[in-house]
Amino acid sequence: MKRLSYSDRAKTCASPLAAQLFQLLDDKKTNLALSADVTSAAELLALADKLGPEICVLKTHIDIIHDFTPTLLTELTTLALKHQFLLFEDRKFADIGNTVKHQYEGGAYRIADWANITNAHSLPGPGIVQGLAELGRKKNRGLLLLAEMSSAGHLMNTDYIQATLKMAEQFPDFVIGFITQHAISSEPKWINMTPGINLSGGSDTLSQQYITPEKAIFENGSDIIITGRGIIAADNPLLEAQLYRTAGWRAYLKHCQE
Ligand code: 5BU
Repeated sequence: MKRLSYSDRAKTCASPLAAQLFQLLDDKKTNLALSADVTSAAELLALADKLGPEICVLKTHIDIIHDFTPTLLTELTTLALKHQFLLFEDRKFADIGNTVKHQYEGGAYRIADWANITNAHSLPGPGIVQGLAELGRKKNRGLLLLAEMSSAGHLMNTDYIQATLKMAEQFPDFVIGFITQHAISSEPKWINMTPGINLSGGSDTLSQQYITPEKAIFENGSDIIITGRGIIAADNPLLEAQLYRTAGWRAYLKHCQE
C-alpha cells in the first residue's frame, strides 16, 4: 500500500500546527530535526543559523544553556522565521496538570511563548495534557506525547504505548503526535518523531541506542528523524546535516513509492 505524502496528511490534521509542519516537510523537502544540545547561547544561535536551511525542526533543551537570557529566545524566533523551521523544546513534562501549566507558561523560560512544539510523558494521565492544552491551544502550539524512548531498558511496553495513543485521541487538536521509535498508529494525522538516530547505528556509554534514518523512516514508518551528536559533534556539522537530510528524505520517498 502506498503511503500518503506529508502534504496529503496535512489535510487530515485537526491541529493547525500539525498541518503546518506536514506541509513544511514537503515544501522544504527535509524531515530532519536537529537536536541542538549545546550549552552556550552563541553555539545554539550559530547552529540554528548555519544548519537552519537543512532542517524542519530545531529541538532545544533550553535549561542546559549556561548563559541563558530572554534575548536568546527572540533571536531563536527570528532565525526560525528566517530559515522556516519550527522550535521544539524537549521539556518532557511529567507532573499534574496544574503544575505543568505553570512550568509551560512561566519561570525563566516561558516555553509556551516561543516553542511551537513541546512534549510530555503520558504517565500522569490525561490531566497533564489538559493543563498544557489550556495554554497551548490559545497560542497555536502542539504537543508530542512520549510513546517509546530510544534508551535501553525503558519501561514503555506495548500496553503503555497503546494507552498513550488512546490519550492522544482525546486531544486531537493539541496533540500532534508522538516521540517514538515506530509509527504507533496507521492514522495519517499523527506525526511520529524519532530520536536516537545515527548514520552508523550503535550506542553511547549511557544507554542511548541508535538506529539509522533508513530504519526509522522506511522500516519503522516514522516521519521525522531527530539527530544531535551525529551532526553537532562532526568535524563539519553542515555537511553532516546534509548527509542526514538526504538519507531521511530518500527513505521517505522510498516509503511513499512502496
Ligand atoms: P543524540 O546526541 O542524537 O543522541 O541526542 C538525542 C536527543 O534526543 C537528546 O536531546 C535527547 O534528550 C533526546 N531524546 C532521546 O535521545 N531519546 C528519547 O527517547 C527522547 C529524547 Br524522548
